[in-house]
Amino acid sequence: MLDYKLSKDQINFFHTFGFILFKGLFLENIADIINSFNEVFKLKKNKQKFNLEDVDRLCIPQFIDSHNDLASLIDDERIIGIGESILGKNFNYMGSDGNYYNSNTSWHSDGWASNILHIKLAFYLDHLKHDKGCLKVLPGSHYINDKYSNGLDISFTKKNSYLNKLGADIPGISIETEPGDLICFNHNLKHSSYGGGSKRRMFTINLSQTYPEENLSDLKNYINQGARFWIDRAYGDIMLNTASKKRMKYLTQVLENEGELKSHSMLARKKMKKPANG
Ligand SMILES: O=C(O)CCC(=O)C(=O)O
Repeated sequence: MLDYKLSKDQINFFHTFGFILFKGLFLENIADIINSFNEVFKLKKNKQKFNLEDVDRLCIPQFIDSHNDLASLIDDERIIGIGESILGKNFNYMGSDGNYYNSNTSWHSDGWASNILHIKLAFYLDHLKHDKGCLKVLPGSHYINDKYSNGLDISFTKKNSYLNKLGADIPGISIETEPGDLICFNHNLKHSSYGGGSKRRMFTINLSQTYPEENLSDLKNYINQGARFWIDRAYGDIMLNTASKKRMKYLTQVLENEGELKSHSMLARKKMKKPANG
């Protein structure tokens, strides 16, 4: 069996800068992955009857969960190797989304938690260049409580009035990608994308460390945020129905703590708050 454990240097790079790019890691599978991506979007499009050109961003939650081949990425040695190397054995699969972007994404963090490490694995399915839609990051900005990143947080929450700069002019690192590359980044890391053409395609797989007993209420809060998509379970049916014993290892802690999600979603539906997925 191939060994996809990360080297010490790769792990050090990730912890120092908050991201790491794996060039061509999925190159041999990318044609199939793109077909699967298109199939999920086609199904959604046929069901909801919309034009992709008419939306700034379309986000499908439980994305890999809704396709047999994409769900099996959780069993893939490359994903497991990255997860185990950075997060430890028994990491959690924390959900996925599939996205069509017709727009810029302004600078933000996906989380701002210090005690539990969350990572995002981002598959971009188009050729993306500097200032033409590729992901931009601010290396080192994932260290919360650090003077540098605390300063950034103030400036970013003040919508750049502190820096008096447009988001596109903030000097980040551009991570240019081709289909088949994989970007892994810490949820705390500040990231953005500017200048992309229409229909940038991307999907994510989110992973976290196992939550210790004393932090289970934080895990529940995280899971309950799924209510904004009106979902009753943390994982989609295909992800669960096709799960081997090996895959279940990465789903168990979330399944044990998803109990309140359904009532949160019911509440969101009652309030008739439109789901966040476009
Ligand atoms: O590619 C983009 O527009 C940014 C993606 C992003 O912000 C995210 O997945 O959290």
